Amino acid sequence: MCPPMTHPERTLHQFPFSHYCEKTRWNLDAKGLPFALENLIPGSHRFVTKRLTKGRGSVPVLVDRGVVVADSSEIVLHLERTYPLMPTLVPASGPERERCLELEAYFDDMAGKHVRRWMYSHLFDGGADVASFMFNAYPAPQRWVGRALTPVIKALIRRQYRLVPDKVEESRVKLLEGLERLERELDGDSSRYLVGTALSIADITAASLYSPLVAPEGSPYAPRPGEALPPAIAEWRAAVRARPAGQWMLRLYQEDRWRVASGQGARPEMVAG
Ligand SMILES: N[C@@H](CCC(=O)N[C@@H](CS)C(=O)NCC(=O)O)C(=O)O
Repeated sequence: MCPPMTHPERTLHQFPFSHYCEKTRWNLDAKGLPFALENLIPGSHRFVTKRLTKGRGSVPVLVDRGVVVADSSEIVLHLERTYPLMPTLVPASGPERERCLELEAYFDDMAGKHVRRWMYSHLFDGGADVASFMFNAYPAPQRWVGRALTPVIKALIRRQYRLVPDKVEESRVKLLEGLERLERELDGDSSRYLVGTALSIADITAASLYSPLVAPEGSPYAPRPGEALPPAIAEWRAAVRARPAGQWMLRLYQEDRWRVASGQGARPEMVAG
């Protein structure tokens, strides 16, 4: 096992399988900012996040040169303010800034909440290997602890995110509305960006928060050999991938997820601690 490692300037406290954490990892990567990862176990993560943030429970939490920032949208603003000369992901002013922040807020809330509820519900009820889905990316022995705790974690998730039939159906409808909005915003053209002619946080937010459903290569949810997916997920994934919004997400992951931020040298370091 690799010893836990730290980065002198920046640590992201996270769950590897969380799509909000994927959004922040992509945010940091696109800015060209290296960072270490501190992987937390759901449930006990709150001891760490509440201590760091003086009360907030959720991940991601970024500690950047001693500054603690909770919430992926706050992290976006913090990084733009602190590193304005790195690639810009939010236009500095004017209507493009407003549009970018509005789209970021919409997809953050809508896709963030509803992808999570729809996916967990179908993973849990469809007999998926939830322990692998959640804990494969953790180093041992955290992986073993996470696997042993999976039944308890599933029960907590069911309650916290209200995985009940009418809410799950509501999430499906909201997600369809989100795909339709995305296609309208892109004029049905999967080669475009949402704001102007370059990648922005609006693109990163929409693509990362839908990524558990779409499972692009280069995302943590890319299909793994031998993975057995519940039929409801397999069917909807195929349908979403076939439409312009899905094509756009696949393209963005292929072309932009791991693009090295200009002038920043090698791919940002990601160290699991
Ligand atoms: N709006 C928050 C949402 C973050 C969030 O919901 N994180 C989930 C993981 S996907 C979490 O930490 N859940 C456990 C908890 O709330 O204690 C953000 O953008 O950072």
